[in-house]
Amino acid sequence: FWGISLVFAQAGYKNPVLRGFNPDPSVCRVGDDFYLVTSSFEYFPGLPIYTSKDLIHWKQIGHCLTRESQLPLKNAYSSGGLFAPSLRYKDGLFYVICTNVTGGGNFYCTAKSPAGPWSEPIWVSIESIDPDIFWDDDGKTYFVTQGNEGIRITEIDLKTGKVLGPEHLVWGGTGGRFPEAPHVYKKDGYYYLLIGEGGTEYAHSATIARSRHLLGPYESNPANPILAHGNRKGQGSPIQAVGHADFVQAPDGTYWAVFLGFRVTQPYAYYHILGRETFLAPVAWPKNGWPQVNGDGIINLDMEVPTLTQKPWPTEESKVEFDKEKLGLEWQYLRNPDIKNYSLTERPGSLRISASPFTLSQTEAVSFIGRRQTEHQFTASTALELVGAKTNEEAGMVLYQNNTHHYQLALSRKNQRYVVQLKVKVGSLAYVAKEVQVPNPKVKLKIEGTAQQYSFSIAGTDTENYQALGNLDTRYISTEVAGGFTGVMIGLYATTNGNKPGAKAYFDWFSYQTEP
Ligand code: 6LW
Repeated sequence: FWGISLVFAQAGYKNPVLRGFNPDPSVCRVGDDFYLVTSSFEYFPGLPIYTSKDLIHWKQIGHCLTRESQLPLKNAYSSGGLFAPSLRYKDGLFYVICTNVTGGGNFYCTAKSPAGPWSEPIWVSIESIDPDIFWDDDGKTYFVTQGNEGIRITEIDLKTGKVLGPEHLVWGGTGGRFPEAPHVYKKDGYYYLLIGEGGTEYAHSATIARSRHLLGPYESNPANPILAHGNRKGQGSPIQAVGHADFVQAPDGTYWAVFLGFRVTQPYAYYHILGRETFLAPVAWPKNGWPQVNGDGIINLDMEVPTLTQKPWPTEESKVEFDKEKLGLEWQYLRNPDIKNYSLTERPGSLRISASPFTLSQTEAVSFIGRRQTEHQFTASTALELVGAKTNEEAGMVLYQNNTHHYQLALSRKNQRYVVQLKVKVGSLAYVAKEVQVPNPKVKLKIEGTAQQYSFSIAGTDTENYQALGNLDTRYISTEVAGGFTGVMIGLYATTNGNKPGAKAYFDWFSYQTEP
């Protein structure tokens, strides 16, 4: 009996393991602790770092790039900034290797603790995306990276990032477009080169090759791809676009893959709004044999497999009272924030956001904080007071996919009156879907989501009696419509819409509840 219950306790988990916009995961282990990083594009701080004991339950412990000197994002277009990172550990130091596509190219940073602080970037003058570092047994350091023709490996100096030799084109993949996301592992005397192919959309995949020599020639696994849903078995799955994987070995010797994929709003209906998320699957990797991801490379939301001993973290509060010294790690700014536009102390227990002239449609340091939408089903609400606003100035809550695709629930001044507007921006289509007058500049805003629809409502700050303003389709701010690499963020913002600064928004609390 005891044995049976132990097996049950350790069997199964739910995918994705990091929900909402968390693409391009890379993982490493030190002792009993796993660490994971995902990409973050135009958001600041950059590259969230998570930890776990079981690969299933992850807790964010910091960000790699917390200073503007490390992460210049000025005028980074939506989905510019930081592309796919790698996370590695060597001789007492953690390494994050990444690309700022709109601010300096390839670099790596080091830290003694993965929670930070991280060093200033060491820049590497190789033009590409998706870099990794591989340390060979000969003591040399190699930069492993994407290239249009295939994966390239180049010796570098670890201290300075200086390129020490020629670039070697080692493998073009199996013929899918965009061979990228390379990671090298040494096992049983082979160098295994794991890559992503097919582009980070519905044809995405992970493929693998191996060689007795780091610089090749590489032999492709006859069973490639080892992970893909762009096939008959995957066509009706609620999970699509799996690929871009990284392997890690647990203390018990088992191998695991973390990788990206996305949950579509409905099987066979090809829209996704939550961005690319981080998934987990077991890897069988026999001695001298090829690795198999969950058997045939097909992944489920409910994974009925043996796991490591599960160690969940305490659940987070769903209501943020803004009564702490700092914002929680879930909050992100857009580009390099003007930090004086934000205060948690000016009105204790409230977040003050000073309106900037920039609007959400610009690729600027908009006055905004946002957190990921992590489930299709959610309720987000906040209490807002707008102070010192002139006509046309506003603050509110936004579902932000990018600067050209978002839905705003805005409290706005109109001459002597205040109104709440439900505003739609879908590329060149922009309109006010609904406008209602409110008696004063204090209002509660609420957004409820399902896979298909967002519903918007408002209430006075002293009542729970919400008035519905309307529904909008989720698909128009999906990645399929909006483009790019991110997912929907639920944001709080303030803007003077081009006027001089002066208006301030006070958010008393923010609540976010989900149903999986
Ligand atoms: C990333 C590339 C990709 O650098 O999308 O999944 C790019 N594939 O590997 C941005 O996430």
